[in-house]
Amino acid sequence: MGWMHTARFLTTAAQLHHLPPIDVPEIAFVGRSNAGKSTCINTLTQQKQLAFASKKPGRTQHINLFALGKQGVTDAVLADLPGYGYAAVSRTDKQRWQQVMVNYLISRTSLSGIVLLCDPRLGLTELDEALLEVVRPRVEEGLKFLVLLTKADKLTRSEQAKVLSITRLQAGGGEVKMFSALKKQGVDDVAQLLWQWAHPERPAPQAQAEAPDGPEAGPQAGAPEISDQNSL
Ligand SMILES: Nc1nc2c(ncn2[C@@H]2O[C@H](COP(=O)(O)OP(=O)(O)OP(=O)(O)O)[C@@H](O)[C@H]2O)c(=O)[nH]1
Ligand SMILES: [Mg+2]
Repeated sequence: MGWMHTARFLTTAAQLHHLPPIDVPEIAFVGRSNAGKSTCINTLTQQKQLAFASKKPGRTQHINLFALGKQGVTDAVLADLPGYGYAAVSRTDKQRWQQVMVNYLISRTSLSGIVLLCDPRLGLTELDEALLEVVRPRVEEGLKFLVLLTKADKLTRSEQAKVLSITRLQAGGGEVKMFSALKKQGVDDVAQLLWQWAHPERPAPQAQAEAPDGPEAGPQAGAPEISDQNSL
């Protein structure tokens, strides 16, 4: 979709208070390290190196924002987040990042949608479940949410069908899709969904779908501390 191809780098921040306030819908790509977040952004935007992707887990270490919109007018922002669960990171660094991410997910006012990327060969892990718990109140208030099972090219059709149904159950009926950057599977589908998220007042081009309600999620005070048991 042409809209996605307009993506351009906006800013990068290691800490939440360094992120600029945004007055358009912001869509965050979150998930375990190496799940394929940066690659997914590059595939959707058809730009090879917009987001830094790497074989080495832990490649993305900042929150990177990309602006979307035609004629230079920004009407949405994508956020590429560092992954969690990377074993080689020190405990202190892990906890620091987990706290930044939880605070981001809970308090970022412009956050309108979350794409949780997951390697279907691992499935939703404890860390992903902990993230689901953190965002549940905002999802109940209207925040858009999609679980994207990446690297579909690594699975057969029947394995894909199986993992889709298991993940749908785990995600409590939330939306789940398959994606492959390598085979370009699911690209148009996801691009169309994100367009709808960012333009809730307008029906999607080529789609008869009813326009969903606008993102109503507001900030919530007091980010909870993460305990060792449910840490991301
Ligand atoms: N086969 C296959 N490999 C993929 C796909 N998407 C990503 N990868 C590979 O998975 C590895 C990790 O991709 P990244 O996009 O850097 O993952 P990330 O989630 O951004 O990782 P962090 O920044 O560490 O959190 C890279 O080697 C990618 O080439 C896919 O659809 N198919
Ligand atoms: Mg990355």
